[in-house]
Amino acid sequence: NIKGCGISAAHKVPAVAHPLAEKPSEIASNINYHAQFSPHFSPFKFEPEQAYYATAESVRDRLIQQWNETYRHFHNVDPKQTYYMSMEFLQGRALTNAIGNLNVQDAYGDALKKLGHELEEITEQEKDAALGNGGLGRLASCFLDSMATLSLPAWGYGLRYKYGLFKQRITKEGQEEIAEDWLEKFSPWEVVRHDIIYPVRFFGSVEVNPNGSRNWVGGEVVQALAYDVPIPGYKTKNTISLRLWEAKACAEDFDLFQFNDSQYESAAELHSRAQQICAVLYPGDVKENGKLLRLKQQFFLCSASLQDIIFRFKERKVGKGSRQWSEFPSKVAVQMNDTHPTLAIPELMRLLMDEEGLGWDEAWDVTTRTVAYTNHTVLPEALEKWSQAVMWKLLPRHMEIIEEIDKRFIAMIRKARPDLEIKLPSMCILDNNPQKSVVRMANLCVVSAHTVNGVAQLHSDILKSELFADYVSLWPTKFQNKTNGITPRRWLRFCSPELSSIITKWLKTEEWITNLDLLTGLRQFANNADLQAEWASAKMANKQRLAEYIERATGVSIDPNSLFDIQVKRIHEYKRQLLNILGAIYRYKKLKEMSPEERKKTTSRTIMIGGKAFATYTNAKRIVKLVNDVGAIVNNDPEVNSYLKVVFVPNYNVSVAEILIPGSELSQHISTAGMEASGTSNMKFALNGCLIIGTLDGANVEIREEIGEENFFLFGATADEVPRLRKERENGKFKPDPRFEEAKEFIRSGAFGSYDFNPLLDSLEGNSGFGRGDYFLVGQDFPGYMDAQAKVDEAYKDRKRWLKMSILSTAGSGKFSSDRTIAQYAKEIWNIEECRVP
Ligand code: HBZ
Repeated sequence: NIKGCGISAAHKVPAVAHPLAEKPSEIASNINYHAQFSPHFSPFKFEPEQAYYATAESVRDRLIQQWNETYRHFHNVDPKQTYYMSMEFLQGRALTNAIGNLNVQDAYGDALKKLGHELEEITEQEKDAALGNGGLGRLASCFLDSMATLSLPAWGYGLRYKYGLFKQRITKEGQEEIAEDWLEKFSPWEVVRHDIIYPVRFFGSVEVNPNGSRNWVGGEVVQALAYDVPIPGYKTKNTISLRLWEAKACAEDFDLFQFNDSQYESAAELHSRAQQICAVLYPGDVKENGKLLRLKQQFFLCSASLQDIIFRFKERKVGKGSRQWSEFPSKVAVQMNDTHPTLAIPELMRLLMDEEGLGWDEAWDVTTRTVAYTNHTVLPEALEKWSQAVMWKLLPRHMEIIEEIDKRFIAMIRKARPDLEIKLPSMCILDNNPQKSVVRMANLCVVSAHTVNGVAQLHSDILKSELFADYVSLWPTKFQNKTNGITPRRWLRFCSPELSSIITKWLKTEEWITNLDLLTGLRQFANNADLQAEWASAKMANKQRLAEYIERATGVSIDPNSLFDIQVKRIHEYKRQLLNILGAIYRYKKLKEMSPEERKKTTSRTIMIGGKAFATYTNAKRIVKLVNDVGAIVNNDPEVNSYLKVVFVPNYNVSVAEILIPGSELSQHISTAGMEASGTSNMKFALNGCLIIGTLDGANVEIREEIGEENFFLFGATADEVPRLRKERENGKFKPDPRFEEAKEFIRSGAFGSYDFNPLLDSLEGNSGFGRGDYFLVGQDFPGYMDAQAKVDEAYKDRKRWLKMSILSTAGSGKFSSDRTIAQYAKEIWNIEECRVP
């Protein structure tokens, strides 16, 4: 009994540091070295937790070695480099990914066996790094993986939040949020860089010098300290950096005099204010203070990152004679992930003018040739607008610069395009309407960035025809599309090793892992009985693993022979989890009405819904509650529960997704058309041979094109029909389907308990509280949705047909590799090239 018995397990293996060991015995001794000499744990323990930390540290040594080589190589070659600036990176776990990308999984597996542990058990010890909310943050993380894999000179910049996305607990009341302390022990994946530290100022005022130049002075200054998370590429030595900033006060800011006078709180006030900056991801911003904090976070990221970028530009310039500032855009590309890092624009202008002495025109030329902007939403409530008053207070110099940008933009329009003058009130940056008085961040981005892109073809088209339509004739070439992608390493190779081996076997190559288009080679075998049998058995193994997980997480036992139907994403009315659960409720009611004989003819389903609701989003929380309450009734109803289960999957995150997606057979991407910019889980599911039921929204459109319309369960209104349908709804012209009425009535009858779901149901009626009854057109799309679900049931009964469709889904998913997306950004927006470490 070696496992769990403390040091004796590892004792047989010497503790020697071989950072780049290849042999399992040397790796084991290296892990043992970390277990005994790292200061974090008592050396007498070697339980799975310590084994995880020791293993991770030994992997980190390799990463640091490669990181150093990569840094040195970039320094010597001095290529143009991209900086992906994002308030969010949803990294998830790192161990499996790191040893997979380093191609040492077998050696580490064997080494851990020698130490009495199983690799799989060790990897499960890791907490998710959840420094993001959802799609946008996970996209940033997939992008880093692809940048490294493509050996591109590129880095990520973000914030090192102490508490990332909250942990979701489900109670009788519904969702409860708990702070997630991902750094509780420590993170073995980061390296603090005590020498990389920059001052970041807030508040203060603008001083005008005798020569007319301006300076931002006074206020308070906090220090930004760098933590590097090494990001390894797959089959390349290149290991890039995700540099996360932490806020620190200086020692001088600690008032020793006050402290000695027993005024402990006020003595440490500046320290605690600095700590607030990186305390939590997305602090609530209902109150004014919350808004100020969020703006501080954004500026903190932009200012620290740009100072660092400029430092590196100068560092690499050494010995290269008189490099000009005009060369900056040929060395630096800054990508703003949504409008959250928009302050990079005025901050770069300020640094260039006030710190480096450039004039306005030169600084503007450099800035606009450097920054590009990605839009991720057309929802008006998600478009950032900051109060001018708050901005003047926090960032007075930046407000001067933004005013000047706006003034010059307006003057340019009046001169060059008088025909656009009438559009100026919506095109300009500052909305000076006294009621609002805000800065429109998206407008600032469009005016300043050299390129603006959407994240799926339909979304990019909508940006051009609606949101940014007025700018298109002014700058016809500024707008691009970059359809999102996902990394095939994490989202197929590592999360479903069984399916991956089958793919490699049938394609006779592993190349698909870095050239996902090769998956089309599976098409010719889609009908092959041998492939289908192997495919089915891998799916079944993944379904069993998923069923075990669900039982552990919820206590509900689900049948791996039933159809596994999954919808996981943030809970939002436009994503229409409500449509899904209403469909489930209708199905339940019909099953209840059937005879036992009739029931036997139906397709058994397990419907799983998971996702977090923003803490203050009441209707989203009601949806979570409804799904849970429906599950409690259905799953305990002995008459029907072998034909239907409804499970709310708690605390959906990256590592839960890695279990759910490989085990899925049907997934739902059913947003109101025109509202989901892209979606990325749709790509992960399709890649894993899961069929999609969905609307013509976001990237669904392109997925359907790639995998074939006969392999996609389509329903619902199209984006161009939506405005008319909403109007008709308002004018009382809508005739609801009786099935829709029946499902709602069933909830109202109290079939799922006494909780008051009326506000939710009322939002689906002609006139809800906002006067925009059923804005998301749930009632409109309900009949089409139910008909599509009936087709799913039929298709599932034909095993051969279903397996063929499943294989064709995977075969058609090649386009959705983030390697393709990043290669397009590199070529068409950043103008950067491969810089591979020899
Ligand atoms: O970005 C998502 C889109 O909804 C999704 O369609 C797309 O696939 C994905 C990647 O492009 N957007 C988000 O995830 N947005 C946020 O999480 C968000 C965070 C903070 C905000 C606003 C939005 O202030």
